[in-house]
Amino acid sequence: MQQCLVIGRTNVGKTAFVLNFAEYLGLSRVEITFNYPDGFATKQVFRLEHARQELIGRGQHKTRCLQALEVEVPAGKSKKRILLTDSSGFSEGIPRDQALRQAAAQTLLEIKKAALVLHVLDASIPGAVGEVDRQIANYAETRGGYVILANKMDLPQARDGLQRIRSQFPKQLVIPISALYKRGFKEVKAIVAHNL
Ligand SMILES: Nc1nc2c(ncn2[C@@H]2O[C@H](COP(=O)(O)OP(=O)(O)O)[C@@H](O)[C@H]2O)c(=O)[nH]1
Ligand SMILES: [Mg+2]
Repeated sequence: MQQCLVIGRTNVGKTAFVLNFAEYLGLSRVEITFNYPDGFATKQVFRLEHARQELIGRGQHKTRCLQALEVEVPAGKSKKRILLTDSSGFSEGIPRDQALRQAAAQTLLEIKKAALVLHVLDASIPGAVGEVDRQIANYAETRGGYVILANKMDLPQARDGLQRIRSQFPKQLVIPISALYKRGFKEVKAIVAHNL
């Protein structure tokens, strides 16, 4: 199954995006497979409301693994089943905690394998584009199927942030979204359907 991998720094809204995008695609329950760097995997079924409560806003210390769920994306008259994968957030520098280092290495390897990479940035903060984001963009864009999602566009400060992001990544496709309010999801759906 082809994979759409969601990456970005901690707290930019990766998990909010994945869960709300799954809901937007029609799911009310999600079966999430937690794939740990050491090869251990476990599955858990959540109602979407419960998944949001449990998994959003838990930062890098909670998400130390890849969290994959299957979704169906309409493509023309048919539907494509794809794996939508949430990752643990990148932080600036090399994490001191070994589990976080392993999770970051696991995410980097997965970037190579994924059919499409969605790189989420928080457009509402002054440092929307960090050094680690530039490095990830350089690494990820060499492989095609790479799109930037400028998130939190519901916040007023995000308009300026979107401009800064676009000026820093003039060659990349940047889609403004609000993961919280499911805005920009139609565009994201079109990109996913097109790339997978
Ligand atoms: N205002 C606003 N807040 C958001 C949005 N998306 C996520 N958040 C908030 O940002 C915080 C981090 O979200 P989360 O999905 O856990 O980020 P992750 O660490 O990248 O997975 C939470 O408090 C979310 O409620 C958005 O589109 N708008
Ligand atoms: Mg998360």
